[in-house]
Amino acid sequence: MRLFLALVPPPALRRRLGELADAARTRCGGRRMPDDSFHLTLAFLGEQPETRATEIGDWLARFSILPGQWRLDRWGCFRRRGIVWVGGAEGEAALRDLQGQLWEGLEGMGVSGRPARFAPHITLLRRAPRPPGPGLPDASLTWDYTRVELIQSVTTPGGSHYASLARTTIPEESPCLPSR
Ligand code: 2AM
Repeated sequence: MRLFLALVPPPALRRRLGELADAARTRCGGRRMPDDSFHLTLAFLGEQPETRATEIGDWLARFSILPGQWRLDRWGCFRRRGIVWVGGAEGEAALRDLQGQLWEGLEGMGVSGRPARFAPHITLLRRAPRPPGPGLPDASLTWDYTRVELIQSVTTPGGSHYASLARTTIPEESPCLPSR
């Protein structure tokens, strides 16, 4: 199973991201992510056996995370992969801490693949031939997040579909992830 840990935006933010994705697609081309697929990847785990998914899901469900706020305010792209994204510096430090805590726990379970660099972003377009530039609307959004989800990615000819398998509990119901 192809797995990753991510934050999933609430519905109102997803709709707003969808509007930005529509504007970006007009300018940059490429394939727009569906509204219900927007997410921020915190840990990409790749192919894992089903038993591992259960183990990670059980582990995740025992914890809560420190709620945080991420201020989105800029457009960006990964040219080689044609990815057009939105991101922002305010709140990135907390996301880095969270990503580090998650990887500590994952590595404790024997999962490898922690990246050397973590660049928080929300992908809006894939395979876009043109980069974002002038004329795009302000990517000015606030994301209040409270939990991390374990997501399975299923690849089909029409693109990837995501299914949420498990999640951290909302704060105050369970212990916080151990801090580093
Ligand atoms: P992206 O948004 O930059 O494309 C599910 O596939 C998520 O995991 C996507 O959000 C994707 O990030 C990320 N992902 C996919 N393949 C990856 C890889 N080989 N290494 C790191 N992250 C990956």
